Amino acid sequence: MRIIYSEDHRLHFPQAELSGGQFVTPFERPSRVEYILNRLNERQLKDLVSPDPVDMAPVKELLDSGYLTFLETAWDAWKDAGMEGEIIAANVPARGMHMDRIPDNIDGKVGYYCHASETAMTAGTWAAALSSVAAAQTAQRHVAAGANAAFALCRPPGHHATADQYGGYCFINNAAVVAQMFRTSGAQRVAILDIDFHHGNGTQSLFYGRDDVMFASLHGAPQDAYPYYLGYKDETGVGAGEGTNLNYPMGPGTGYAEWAAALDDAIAKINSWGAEALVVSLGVDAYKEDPISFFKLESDDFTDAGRRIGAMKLPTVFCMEGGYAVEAVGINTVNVLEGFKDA
Ligand code: 7XA
Ligand code: ZN
Repeated sequence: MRIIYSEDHRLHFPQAELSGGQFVTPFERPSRVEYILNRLNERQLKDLVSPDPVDMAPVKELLDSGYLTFLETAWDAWKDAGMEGEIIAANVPARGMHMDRIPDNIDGKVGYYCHASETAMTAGTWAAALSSVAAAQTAQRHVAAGANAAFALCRPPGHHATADQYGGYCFINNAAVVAQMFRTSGAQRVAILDIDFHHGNGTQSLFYGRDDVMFASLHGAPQDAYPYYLGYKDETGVGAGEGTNLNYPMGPGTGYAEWAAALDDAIAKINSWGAEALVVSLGVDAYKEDPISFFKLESDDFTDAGRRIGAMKLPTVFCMEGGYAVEAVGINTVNVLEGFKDA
């Protein structure tokens, strides 16, 4: 399977993440990718390709233009305003405040375009986010041209990013851009299957009213897990999109039997809906030792999950999302790909 990878992910490495009231080294860090590359190498699967230059057209189709301009210019504006540190949102429009008036002040703007303050931006964040979506786009082109699958080793990840907000380590929604490109390249119905531990709130919000892209997500229940304010089972889509949003929230301690039953249900619904292409938001933070999650999957379970996804026999693009038990991230990610290949 072709792996699309750019060194430019390294341009995004904030010094700090706000976690538990402390500044810690971000869980989402460059070494995660090294573990994946090493494991691909060990398994003789390191068929790396550099991304083509980013194509902003599909990105602009989905995302708010003011948000994209903000991402591109935020660092310079922050520095010009005399800020000494990395960009961290300290104020957000809360209940009862204006959601529709964008401040001129960069500190206010940051809060307007951010939904979670753990995620810092640095000088290289925009370039890294572009390289990440470029990898996803190249994977899509490869599959649209006839390959059965490709793996975009995206970093930063994407599934929490909405049309106009970053957070949860995500800036541009790579999986959503791939789905949009599959539509443009001829697929009538595209499914996004999100197996990351966290609910893909950004992806859900981007397609919630659409009947041409189905979104299915297996995740920690919002009562107990980030992103907390979206991801309930009764969020099923709206208008034309009613019935094309499938959420499988699960509680602390969920093991593979329950998780795999949810996966099978999502797969059956995607199949019977008639998806012609599949995008997998591939996070491996459902692993039992992940430091910020609470499911109990074993490494072998990821191989089995990959097999079940492979049995769908759909043209498939994998986009890397989360997974923070760094030594195991490589094994678990590659296990999904190997299971898929062997299906
Ligand atoms: O899939 N998303 C992630 O892995 C990021 C989760 C961020 C959690 C931060 C909680 N403050
Ligand atoms: Zn996650």
